[in-house]
Amino acid sequence: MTDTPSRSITSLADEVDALLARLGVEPGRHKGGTLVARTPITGEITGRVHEVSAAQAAVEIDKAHAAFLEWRQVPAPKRGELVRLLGEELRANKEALGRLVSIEVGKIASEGLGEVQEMIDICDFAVGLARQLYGLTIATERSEHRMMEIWHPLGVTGIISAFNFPVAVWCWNAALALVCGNSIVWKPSEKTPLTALATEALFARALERFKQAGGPAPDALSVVLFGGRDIGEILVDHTKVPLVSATGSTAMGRAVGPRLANRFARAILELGGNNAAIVTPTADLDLTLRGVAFAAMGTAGQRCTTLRRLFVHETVYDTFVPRLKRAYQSVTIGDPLQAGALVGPLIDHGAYSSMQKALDAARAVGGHVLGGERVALAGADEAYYVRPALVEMSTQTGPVRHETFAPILYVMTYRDLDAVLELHNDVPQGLSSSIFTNDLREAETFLSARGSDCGIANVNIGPSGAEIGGAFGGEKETGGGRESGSDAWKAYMRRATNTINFGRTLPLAQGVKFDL
Ligand code: UN1
Repeated sequence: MTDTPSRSITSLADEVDALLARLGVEPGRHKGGTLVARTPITGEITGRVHEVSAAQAAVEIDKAHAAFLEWRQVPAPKRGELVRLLGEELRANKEALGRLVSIEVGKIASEGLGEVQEMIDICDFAVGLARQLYGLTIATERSEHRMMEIWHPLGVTGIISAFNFPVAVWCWNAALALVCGNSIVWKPSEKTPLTALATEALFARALERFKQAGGPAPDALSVVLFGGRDIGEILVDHTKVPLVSATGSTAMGRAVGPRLANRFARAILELGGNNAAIVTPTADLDLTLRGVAFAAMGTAGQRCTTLRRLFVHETVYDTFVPRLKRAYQSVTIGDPLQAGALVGPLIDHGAYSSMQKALDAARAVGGHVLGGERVALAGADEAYYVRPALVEMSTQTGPVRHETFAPILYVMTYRDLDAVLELHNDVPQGLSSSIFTNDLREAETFLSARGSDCGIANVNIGPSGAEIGGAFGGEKETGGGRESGSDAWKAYMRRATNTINFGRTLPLAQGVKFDL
């Protein structure tokens, strides 16, 4: 086996201190607090961040609201300048922040850097957007009238993010919200407070430069609330927060969604996925193998868009699946900071035990499990490295219908495209999906109204690794929200329809007469 580099892992705590200093975080911010940060690479403690009290959190949100009242008056292209400066800070600090992401989440180096690149990309997108934010002019039925719509800033935007993309998801929301004229309040995952501190410091630097150049920037334009679920609840329930964008489990969304609905606040929910791919008879199997391997094993199976279900046509099953099994057996698992490692650790023991539970449940319903065992690394007894699991199933049952946030790929065979489309869509989640085919009819059917029911549907690309230019999100239990590109910005603004009468008469709509 090529998986376990023999070198034992050395402590990362000192490196974390140095990275945080380089990124501009005061040592007092990550020492002596009650929120314990760890690296999943070794399991060791890397910081102790100070949590905010419930009362203080509410005060901070009030301050963010005051900031909104000023920020909404700043012209959008000027707001874009702040986001442009944030993008510059991210470019200048890509290596340090990417490394910190790798250490805090356990991502391989290129994925840590890729996460920061995603932040830079959305900043660029938002800067351009700041000179757009288009409304429509609409034909009116009345003469000497004009009807149009205009987009206004909405208010404080709450951002709740998950550990697996600890900073990119903040940036998707923050960059859009800021150019849209909103202030932002972020409740980062309790598992990744250090990358949040670093991002806060980079934003503060961008804001300082913006102010020095004469930009009007209110205090508390961006607030970070470190704490647990109770702090998230304060954000969700605060009447001055008209929009909360929350990324995480379906269970979290079920708790957050109704609370927001109850006070008529908006929700952008990006919840669980149970993403599938279909490997058809005409698929290019070399390309498919790479696409499937990255989507299923990359990020140790801890992306919302991770490939979790694979339907392989019966005519290619015996050629393709043995090759895939070999990839599972030979993939390099280990310290993600070392060149050559492709699969780093799971985030924590909880993730490991959910994975083992799902594998036991699969065995109980007749699944054949390859891999899934813990991989020991010298010097990392408190870390949870696993061999990704490939589970052959005869039906889509038991754990196959649930999202387990770990590298488990359930593999099933199929004969008929219509039948497999039905199976594909017959799960509660609807985030991302793919078909591998060179048959135009199959590809187009998959993308059509009777094809994939997901928010993201790809051809000859795995379901993970979306670019920021498209709207990101999914249907059903995935929550329905859209973040990032396309016109996702509209969710961060309020639309006003304006009708203007520039004549001297008062014709009423629908021909109504009301002559006094
Ligand atoms: C997530 O896992 O929450 O498409 C987001 C992708 C990434 C984003 C994933 N760009 O895999």
